[in-house]
Amino acid sequence: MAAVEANFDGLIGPTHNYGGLAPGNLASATNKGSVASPRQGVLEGLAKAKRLADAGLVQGLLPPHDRPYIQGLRRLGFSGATDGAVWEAAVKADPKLAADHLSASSMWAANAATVSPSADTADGRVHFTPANLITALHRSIEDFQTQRALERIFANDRHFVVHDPLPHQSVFADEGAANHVRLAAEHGGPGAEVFVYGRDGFGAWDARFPARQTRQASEAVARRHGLDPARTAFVQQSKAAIEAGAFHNDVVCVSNGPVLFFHEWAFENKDAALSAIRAACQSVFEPIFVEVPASEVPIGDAVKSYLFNSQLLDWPGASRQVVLAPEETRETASTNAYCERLVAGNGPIGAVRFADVRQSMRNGGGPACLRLRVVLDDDQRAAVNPAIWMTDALYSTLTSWARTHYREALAPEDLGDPALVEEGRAALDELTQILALGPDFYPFQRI
Ligand code: SUG
Repeated sequence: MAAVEANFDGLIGPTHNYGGLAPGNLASATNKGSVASPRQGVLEGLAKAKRLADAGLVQGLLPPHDRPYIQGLRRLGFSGATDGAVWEAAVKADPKLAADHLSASSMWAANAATVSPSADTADGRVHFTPANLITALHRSIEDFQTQRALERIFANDRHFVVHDPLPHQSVFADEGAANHVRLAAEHGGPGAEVFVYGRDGFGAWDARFPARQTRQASEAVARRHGLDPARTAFVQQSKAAIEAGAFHNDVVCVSNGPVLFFHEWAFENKDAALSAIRAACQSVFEPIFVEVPASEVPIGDAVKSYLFNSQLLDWPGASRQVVLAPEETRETASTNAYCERLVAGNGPIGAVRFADVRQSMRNGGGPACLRLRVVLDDDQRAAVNPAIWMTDALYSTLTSWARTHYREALAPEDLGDPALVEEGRAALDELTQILALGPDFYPFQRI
């Protein structure tokens, strides 16, 4: 049965800003307090998604979350006659806590969930586990809404299973597909699922930056998805990479088909990791490892350029795989030179193209962070809510929707503006209709 990899990009929300909220994410820390452009951000994301759809790839969208998240603030004891007044009160009393309830971080769809295609699961359905994202407060309030979005988009229990997130406890810290890669000879064929965890949930962790994924979380996801243990590998992300700012595995590693493209420092014990990955391929197919040596791309440049946070794609018409990298990869001397050598060689990757997603990049989110990959066969694809597929018509609707509702600039001094509440809700109310998500999709629509 023909199966394709569909990419679902997280639509950038109207409150996109630089809060400096993300632990271990150097871009987020560096750009804290700078002026963001939500409108430019959403248009960059839409342009990337449209470009892939135009190329003939299967491209969908995931809706942004409701921010500022007023119900969350009310739960913490903030009050006011209107929701705008609640927001003002929270910003005045505790700006950091308020900022955590404003972030547009749901744009990074690679953290929305871990997804196992039906070729890998015991019951032959596509399984999703929304990531609990408990390591950072601003992200820990995403999972219930992500679950709701997945339930509205993959609303067919013959084909899809959307699980609850894992328990909100440090032993089960889970960041979703950003710490998971799948290798397969072809998308619809049997695959090896590789979970990359940062720490043992029961062990000590004494590094400068947190390890956001535990082994226990990865194992629980594999169990509930019904994966075959023989075709599943659990490997540890290198502490040195985390210390260098690779807060997710997808900052140093990406896969497509049988190809694993990774930095020399990606894994804690590289030889053991590669053997475990090879074993999980079960001799059904040979994995193809493309390892980038630190002598050619220092880890600092990998993190700065986001070379590995690229989408590695079977681009229609191209004879070899294509890397869709952020512009920053071209602007970083070592990664640009590496890319030129890569495509001049005769390996599995034949071209590198660049995308401008600078608004997201300044918060540490590259092209790969912005998308969730879901392998779908024809029947599964037909069962997806059709309103979320990127088409010429949807692109035109959403670009004018964004121009109507999104601010050109959002500066630190604007963040306390009570008007942000109603502006965001007007945008999202309209979006629920455009994407056919139902009139009770967002918490504010259910009051
Ligand atoms: O969790 N940044 C996100 C970036 C996530 C990137 N995703 C992947 N690598 N898959 C994070 O660190 C910054 C928000 C702020 O600081 O305002 C933030 O949450």
